[in-house]
Amino acid sequence: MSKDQIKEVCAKFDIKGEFISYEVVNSGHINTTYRVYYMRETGLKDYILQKVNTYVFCDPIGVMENISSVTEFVRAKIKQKQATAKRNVLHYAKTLEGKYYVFMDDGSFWRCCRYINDSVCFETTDNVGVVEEAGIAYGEFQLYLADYPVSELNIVIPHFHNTILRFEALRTALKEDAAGRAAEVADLVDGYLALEEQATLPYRLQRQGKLPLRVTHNDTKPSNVLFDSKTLQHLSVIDLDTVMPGLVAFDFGDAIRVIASTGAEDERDLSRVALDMEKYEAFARGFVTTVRDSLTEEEKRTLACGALSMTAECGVRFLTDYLNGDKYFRIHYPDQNLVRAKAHLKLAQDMVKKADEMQKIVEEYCK
Ligand code: GN1
Ligand code: MG
Repeated sequence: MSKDQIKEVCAKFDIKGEFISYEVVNSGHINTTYRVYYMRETGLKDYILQKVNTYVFCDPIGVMENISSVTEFVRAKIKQKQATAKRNVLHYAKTLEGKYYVFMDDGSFWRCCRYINDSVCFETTDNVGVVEEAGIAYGEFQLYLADYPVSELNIVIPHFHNTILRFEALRTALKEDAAGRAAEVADLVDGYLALEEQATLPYRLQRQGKLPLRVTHNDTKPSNVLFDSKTLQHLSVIDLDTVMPGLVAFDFGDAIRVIASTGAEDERDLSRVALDMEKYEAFARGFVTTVRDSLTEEEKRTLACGALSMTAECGVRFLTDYLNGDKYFRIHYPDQNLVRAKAHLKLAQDMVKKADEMQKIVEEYCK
């Protein structure tokens, strides 16, 4: 996108000041993100402008309905306990027509939110204090939304964490072999299929009515939490696109998948990929101690398994996308989805080995 195009999109939003500049924010595998700068009398003010991927989010208006109503709900909750929620929940800008989004003539869909001052986010961190803070942030998000009417949320991606269907999609992709890559990944597929029963457990329990559906974030990676750049305390949870009815085990588990892995999401050297128990424990301490009083006994029992479930599921999704010819996740080099899938299998297998220890840690913090 050129500066003029970005400027044209920005002009649709009701933002005070003069557009100065923008930069590309290179994170996330789905949407395209820019940081844009405005000058006003009080000084420079920045916003996050995003082009929503409408291949993935086919109902982007539904996404924005969820986000605006969830952020309003959280804002009201926070304001009950402190004077301002400015740095603790996202604030989307309205367009001149009073909407939270704009469709441009080319059909692209855009939204814009205030950048939270003096905040940072981390793709990964070795600071266990930050890991624990991330746990608290996602735990609080869950608590703030505990009495949100879950059935009113739009299901923006049906079956998003339906682990059973994710495995089915892998089988289909293998059979169809759209990109001619099936032979190359046979062992990897077998590795995943060996985990299928354990990985689908939380989802199956929910289907049997044994686990409640809550308002969950569903994409709880560390980079979706903002921290204060001076104190490193958590400020706000971001990237609310996939807020939908879900299981608490999904939010716990998906966070562990990224925050407690010793390797990057696409680590090629598998000897570097394992579950870091110190980070696992730090996240569990933050998350579990924040939410435990609101959880059922069955939910508490499934948290640790949620980590295996989300790691296997995400790996299965990467592998499926590789088989389909990289249609879904943005890639930065040709076999990135394959590398991601291999790393996730290694991590999931390590979680199977450490399952008892993981379970004990959760139990300890549930007391
Ligand atoms: C995608 O775009 P991003 O990074 O926020 C994906 C998540 C995956 C994640 C893997 C809508 O999230 O489900 O866990 O990549 N989001 C969607 O890093 O599919
Ligand atoms: Mg996301």
